[in-house]
This record gives sequence, C-alpha cells and structure tokens, in this order.
Amino acid sequence: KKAYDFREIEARWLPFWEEDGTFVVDPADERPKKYVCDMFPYPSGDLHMGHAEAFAIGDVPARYARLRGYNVLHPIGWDSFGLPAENAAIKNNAHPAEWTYNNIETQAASFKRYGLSMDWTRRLHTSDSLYYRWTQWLFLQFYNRGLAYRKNSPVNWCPKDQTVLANEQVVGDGVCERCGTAVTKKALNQWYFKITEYADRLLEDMEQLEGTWPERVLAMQRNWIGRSTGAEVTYQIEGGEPISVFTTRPDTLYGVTFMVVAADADLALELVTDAQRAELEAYRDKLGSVSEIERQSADRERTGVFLGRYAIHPLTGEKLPIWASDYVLADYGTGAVMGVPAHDQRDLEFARAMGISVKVVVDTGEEDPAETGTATAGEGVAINSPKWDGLPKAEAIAKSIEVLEAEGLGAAKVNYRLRDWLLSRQRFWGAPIPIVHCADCGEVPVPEDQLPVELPTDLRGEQLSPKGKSPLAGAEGWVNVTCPSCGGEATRDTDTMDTFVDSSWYYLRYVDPTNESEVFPSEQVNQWLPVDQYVGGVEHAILHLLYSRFFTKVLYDLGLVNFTEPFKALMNQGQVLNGGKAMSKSLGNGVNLGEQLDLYGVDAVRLTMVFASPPEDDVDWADVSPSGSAKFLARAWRLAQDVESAPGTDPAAGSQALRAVTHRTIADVENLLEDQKFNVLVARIMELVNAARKEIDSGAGAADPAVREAAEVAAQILSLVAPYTAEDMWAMLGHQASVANSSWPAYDEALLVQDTITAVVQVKGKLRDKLEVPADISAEELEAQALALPKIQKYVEEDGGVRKVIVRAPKLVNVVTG
Ligand code: ANZ
Ligand code: ZN
Repeated sequence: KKAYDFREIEARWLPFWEEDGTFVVDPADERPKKYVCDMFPYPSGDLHMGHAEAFAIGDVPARYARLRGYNVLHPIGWDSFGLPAENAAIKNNAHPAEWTYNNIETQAASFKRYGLSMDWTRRLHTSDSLYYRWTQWLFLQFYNRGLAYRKNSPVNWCPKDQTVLANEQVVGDGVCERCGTAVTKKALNQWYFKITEYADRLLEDMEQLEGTWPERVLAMQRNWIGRSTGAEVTYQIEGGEPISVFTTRPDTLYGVTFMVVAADADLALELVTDAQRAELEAYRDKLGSVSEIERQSADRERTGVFLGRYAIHPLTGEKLPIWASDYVLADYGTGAVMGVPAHDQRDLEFARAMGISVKVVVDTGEEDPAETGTATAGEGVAINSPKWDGLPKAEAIAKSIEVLEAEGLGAAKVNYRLRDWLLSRQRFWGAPIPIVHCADCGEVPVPEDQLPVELPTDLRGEQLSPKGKSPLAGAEGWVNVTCPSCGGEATRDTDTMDTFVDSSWYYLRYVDPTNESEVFPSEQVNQWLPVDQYVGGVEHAILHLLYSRFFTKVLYDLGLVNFTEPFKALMNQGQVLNGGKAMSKSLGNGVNLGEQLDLYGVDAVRLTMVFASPPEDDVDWADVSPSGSAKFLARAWRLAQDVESAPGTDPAAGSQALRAVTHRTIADVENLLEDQKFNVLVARIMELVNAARKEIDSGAGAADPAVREAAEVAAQILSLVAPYTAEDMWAMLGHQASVANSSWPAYDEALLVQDTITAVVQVKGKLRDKLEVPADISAEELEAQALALPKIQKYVEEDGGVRKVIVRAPKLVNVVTG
C-alpha cells in the first residue's frame, strides 16, 4: 500500500480545484447566500505566518457554509496602494507598481497553494485604475454631499514619512503608526471626510453588532467616538469677545477659579495682551514637538503662560485670570476650559503650579484637595453653590444646566472625541484626489466621465522621495490641466487619498469587481451583503472598521445600499508568536512560512494553526507540533485507504458503538462551529479517527459499514481545516466530486442518546461492584464484563472459584462461588 505523501496529494488537488471551479460563485445559483470575507492583505513580500493563521481560520466558516448548502462568496484581493511600495521604488529607482504587482503575484501563488476555498475570479487590487476610478467616484459623491472638505489646521505630521497622519494613525504615546517616529504638528491645508456628522449613528448602530462582534472591539470604538454630555458655558471677557467652554461638570461652576485656553490655538493669540505676547510666543514655539498624548498625560509637569486678561464668572461676577497651557487641546470642545482645581486633577496640578486658589464646591467626604493634591471627582453633594446647594451630583448637573439656560449663559451640549477623518496624503502611491484648482472657479470636481484620474507612469526613484509635498506636484505634464468649468488654466490637486479610503469599500466591490459602468450593482450587493462573517486582526479595531462602517452609512444615505452596517459578525484572530513574543526581524525569532509548508505540508500547517488555540487567542509556534499534525493527517488518510476497497453497505448494520461516536461528533462539531471553538473541533476529529481505527483493529475490520461511515464523516469535517488530505480521502472513499461541495452529514438523533444502565454485580448474593453498560447489552457480554472486574476476580479467587453465574441482563450478575 502506498504511504501518505502530502506533496503528491497537493500536486494533484491544486489543479483540480482550479479546473473544476470548485469555489467559483455561479451567478445563477439560487440557494441562500453566505458571504465570508477575510480582511484583504497588503502585498508586502510573501505570505507570512500571520497570514497563514488568519486565512486558515477564515476558511473554516466559509467551507462550513458551503457544506451546509449555502451559495458562498469567499473572495480575495489586495490592498495594494501605500507607502512601502513607494519606499521600495525610491530605493530601487523603480515605479511602485513594479514592486507592488510582483509581490501580489508571489502572494497569490502562495495563497493558492494554501488551499483556500476562494473565488479567484473576483480578485481585485485597489491600485488598479479599474478600482480606484470608483474610489475617486465615491470621493466625489462625498464631496457633493458636503462630506468631503478642505481646511487649514494644525495636523499630525510624521517628519520621517513626510506626510500627514489621521488621528487614528497616531499610536502609542504619539508616534507614527507606520514608522514609530514621534508625530509633530504642522499647519496645513488638508482634505477631510466629515465622519463627525455620523458620530451618533456610529454609536447607535453598534446595537446591531452586539453579540456578534467582540465586545472589546465595540468598547474601543465607543471609546474612540467618545461621546460626552455636559454643557457649554459662555464667559464674558474684559476687553474682548465672549468665549465658550465645554464642561462635563457644570455643577462645579461655582468652583471655577481660572480659565485656560489651548496655547497652540488662535484663541490664545486673540486673548493675549501686548505685555504678555512675547512670553506666549516663546511658549508656543516649544510646543510643536510635543505629542498630544504626552500633553494630556497625568504625570506631566504643568506649564503655561498668563495671558494678562480676565474672564468674568457668569454667576458671581468674579474676575478669573485666563491662562494658555498645553494640557488643553485646540481641537476638542471649544479649545478652552473652565478651571475647577478642587474637582479636576489636571486643573488642580495647574493651579498648584501657578499659585491659583482652590475652591471646593462638592462635598465628597474626602479631604481638602488643596492640601492632599488629589482632586475629588466622585459623587458628592453641592456646597458653596447658592443656586443648587445640597443637591447630589446628577441633580446638581441638571439644575446647573437649567440655570444656565434660563439666564442665557449656556446650554446642554454633547461633545465627541471623534475628529473628522484627515484623508489627504502627500504621497504618490495612492488614488489621486479628483479635484482641480482653478484661479477663477476655485475647487472644481473632475467630471465623472473624466475618471479615473490616473497616476503618471513616468515618475520613478528619487522623483518620488518625500519633500514635504506630494511627488505628484513635480509631474508638470500631469498637474497642469484646463479647468473643467471655465476652460482656463488650472492645476490638479496633488495629494492622494489615505489607503484607508480604498479599504473602506472593497468588500462591496467583490460582488462585481470588473464593473466598468458603476461602482457596484446595488441590487446584487443588497443580496450578498452585509458580510455574514468578517475575519481579521484586532489591530483594525478602530481605523478600518470605523471607516468602513462610516462609508456604509454614507452609501446608505446615497441610496446605494439598503443596510447600515457592513459586517454582521466579526472574528478577530490572535497573533502568531514564537517563544511568547511576536515574530520579528530584530528578535530573530521569525519563522518562514514557505519552509514550514515544504517541511510538513499545507494541511499540517493549517491544522496546527487551527488546533493550537481558540481563533481569538495567540498561537505560539514554539509550543505547537506541525509534525504531530502531519502524523495525525497520515492516520486519518490511512483510514480512508483501508476502507477504500470495502463495500459501502447500510451503516445501520455496523458497530453501534462506533456509530454513536460518529453521530455524537457531528452534533458536537455543529455546536463547536457555532461557538467558533475550532480548536476543539480538531480534537474531535482526532477522537473520531481513533475510534474508527480501534474498530478496525478489534471489530469487524475495515469492512464494517460503520467504519466507512466514520471515515466519510472524518473526511468531511477535516475538509474544513485540511482540504488536501480530506479531498484525497473523499476520493479514495469512492466519491467523484469535491468533498467541499458534498453535503454536511446529518446526525441520527436516535444514536445520540447513549442509553446506559447501571448493572450490579454480586458474589454469592452480596453486592461487590457496579458496571455502566448499554441498555441493550447481551447476557454473554454482561457476564464477560462482570467477570473481568478486578474486585470481582479477587472475591471469586478467595471464595474458591466460579461455580455458576446467574445473569439478568442488563441489570444484574450474581456469581456463585466455591
Ligand atoms: C470643568 C470640569 C470640572 C471638568 C470637573 C471636569 C471635571 P471629556 O469627558 O473628555 O469630554 N476639557 C474640555 N475641553 C478640553 C480641551 N479642549 N482640552 C482638555 N480638556 C478639556 O472631558 C471634558 C472635560 O475636559 C471638561 O469638563 C473640561 O474640564 C475638560 F470637576 O470642565 B471639565
Ligand atoms: Zn475655472
């Protein structure tokens, strides 16, 4: 008999799937639809262990849905714009397209080898003009609705990448998400999407995701949107225009002893007196290099400049000194804060540093903050607050708002931490922003019939290096155009879009990726979407997922889709570690995926990934055994090989014990798939294979029809994780078509109730032991099992051996001795 040879098996089945079109969606297929989507890859080099894990996991629900009779869409594409291609092009004096499409081909070959159940005919690349033409078209729809606009303001700037960054791309303690360089601020004219207009809907619609998205992702989104309720209060300024502040604690109004404005905001310049101007400017000069997170951090030394001006307390008429400091952010609330040192820690630190008085207006039962240095921010009762003295916090807040509104001093207000999405980048390898700037007409959208605005193909190497403005500005032939509106001289916008714009809508495009006449066919999109199962890393918990949710809502408002959330269910796979640490070049603990595949085979690597832990947990490659997986696969495969020649007869005629295991396995695996416990599922196939092997060895051999049944079920379940081996088993078992398109085995309810009963075993009429046996056990079998019990053997021996055995199956055995 031939041995299990994964190389030979892979070489046979890979071309089969391709020729068979096993995973290609048939548009005429009328069965119910399921859309399983993996977050698409970025084409950096070849596939790595992280891809191997994520895609092995994502293939499980896709293949399961297929077996359950759904018409499954499981597509793949590439997120192929972005900086690394540009950096490679600069280094190699090439065009970013070369690096990008070479890598895509390499990855595509690896993905195919990996045996994923994907429809390769729907492949897309966001850097194809066929795709980005529609990214540009979408930008124009946003623009026409007033959801895309340009403004000049201080933005996050990465000095290394020489480009702006969205707030979401500033991570850790204020560094560039991509290169780790400390992010600075720079005043620039940039394009934004008005995501803030959707803040409430982004929050409310999370209701649809409750229970099907990981709770921590929802929490991160909620926190990022950061809804705060409170009040806006207006202060009169001596010798100046009134200013408003946002506060979550209007009940502390009587405790205000100063005001602070963001030092980097224009407001500071407007308020400062001539005498203080030089000091303020010196302070502002130092600010540029300090990150926002650092500025806000609790243990930072409080610094600031007195502006020489005073605000008037709206209720008491007291004079409040106005300061500028870096702990107040220019773009949150109104960029100005009422300082309540007794009840806000940062205000307290500032007041103590500047010698400003502290006034307690809430009695929390704690000691005086001015002495302890700890602000009392918790529950308490209002004191020293004539208009709401004695009220507990919540009531005091309500009352204070009532007073403010009645006296025209302020109003209730909701604030969001969420900022508009800064989408323009001063980089080359992205979708050009389809706007033309004309001296006479201003901003002019490129007419839709002139899309795409294609990237020039002649810029290479050094011409792409970052110079603080887009390399596109240097392509004169490209930049200079006639104004679509007046026909006069005009220039193209030279910025490109953040790649997160590309990835905010690709899952819609998979429905019809080569469509040249529309962004997507709404009717079909409404049939396929929302995506039933989305799979990807938790690193996208905010950025990509928030942006995609925003896009979907805008598309809904545009009447292009009939749903408001793009991803019905979300699964976040863990990371692949090695020795407890993320694999990385610097640690030298990287594992090469290609080598693992060569060594153990695709199925063994896939099985190892799925078996190692529940999908959402990390996999530590140092703790797993791909060679163990390979051995198991060989064992499973041999099972089919042994059964191969045996005739297929009614399994009901076979071993009932094995049938019970098989059917229990099917039923349990259904639940495990439902609960996404894919690792336990692998353990259950192993048990099934072992039970079948035992039956071959001890029972009626491979000819037992129950063994064939077990082998078939094992192949079908195994096809979810180890498709090559499963396919080969299925063929050996005599099937013509792919196991992937067989149907999920139905379990027999009657076989699940394992009717057992407790039999008592007596020696000379005395109870000596008990036995758990099937209710339909035969008298012979019961007698044999009873006599085999060690305790019984001991008594029998002491009493002079067996004289006679009385059996009342299934309940009683009495051994008469002597
Ligand atoms: C007075 C006060 C008293 C405050 C008190 C808090 C406690 P969240 O929850 O994040 O919305 N604040 C307002 N605008 C700010 C800005 N641009 N930069 C820094 N801080 C700002 O926080 C709102 C609170 O943060 C506001 O309520 C304000 O301080 C401060 F016992 O006003 B509070
Ligand atoms: Zn014009």
